[in-house]
Amino acid sequence: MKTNTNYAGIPQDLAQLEKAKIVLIPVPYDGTSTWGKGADKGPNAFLEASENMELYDIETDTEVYKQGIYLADEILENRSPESMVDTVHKVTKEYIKRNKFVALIGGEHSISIGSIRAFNECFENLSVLHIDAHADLRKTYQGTQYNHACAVHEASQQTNLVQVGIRSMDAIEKTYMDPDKTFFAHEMLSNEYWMDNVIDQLSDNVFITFDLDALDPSIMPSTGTPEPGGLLWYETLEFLLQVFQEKNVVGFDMVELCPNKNDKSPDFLAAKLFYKMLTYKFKEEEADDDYDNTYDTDLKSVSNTHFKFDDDED
Ligand SMILES: [Mn+2]
Repeated sequence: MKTNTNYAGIPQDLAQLEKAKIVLIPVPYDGTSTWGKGADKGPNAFLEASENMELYDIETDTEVYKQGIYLADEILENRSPESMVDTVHKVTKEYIKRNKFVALIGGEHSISIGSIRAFNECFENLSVLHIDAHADLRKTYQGTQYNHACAVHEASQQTNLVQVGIRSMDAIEKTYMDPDKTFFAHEMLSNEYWMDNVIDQLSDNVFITFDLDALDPSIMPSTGTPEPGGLLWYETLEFLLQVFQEKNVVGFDMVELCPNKNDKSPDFLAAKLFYKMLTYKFKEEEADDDYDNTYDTDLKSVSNTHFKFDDDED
């Protein structure tokens, strides 16, 4: 497992927690996957590909790594799905409270239960933009509510959940689905306004949970449960750019990279996509500007009905 390596080989002074505006948390968890195993190897493959990536972004003429990116210790808690989720929640919240832009790399999608919970407690009226082939809305699966098939059930109850790219689900999941906020892949194909339609459904504060199997298997075969008919590279970037430009994206996670040792190009896709998302977030920001992650320090005290989760760390 990786220790003490800077993200993408960036200079030491840009990789210090104190100075960094961005914190990257690896969560190599693969405890509940049902078909293809190997998402636990995702973060290392991602970090390895990131080290071999050029850090100047042509499209925006920026170098987002100069904002400072701190690579946090990996979260290795795996005694149970619930304890993993609790740890992700706690660690994510700690870095949000330190005024960092927090991004996580999984690991399977169940890690997002913890990250979404943390962001939802720290930002008012949070929307969760869920980009995925699968609805992931089951209340429980194989005996636990912390299965990857349940990744956004809690978000469907506690946040403004908007789902994009969906093309595989169980009929029971319709119970939890909001048709106005669900963008099925086959409908996106014939709706030239789908990007605008998605954005219309989002509140200002947005957390993005990006399951890599949302992408078409022709460009992203390295996932545990690939589905035909997914998003392609440039339309994905166009959509993400628009979201970052029009909304206050407060953090994101990227999950389900399940590396194949004979084909590393999907690892590079994940590395580049992640870096693009950071680039879009910070493209207007000067490296030496002060950063405010807009974390709402008063939120807990002014609202006592909005939150249903325990604040277990204070
Ligand atoms: Mn999925």
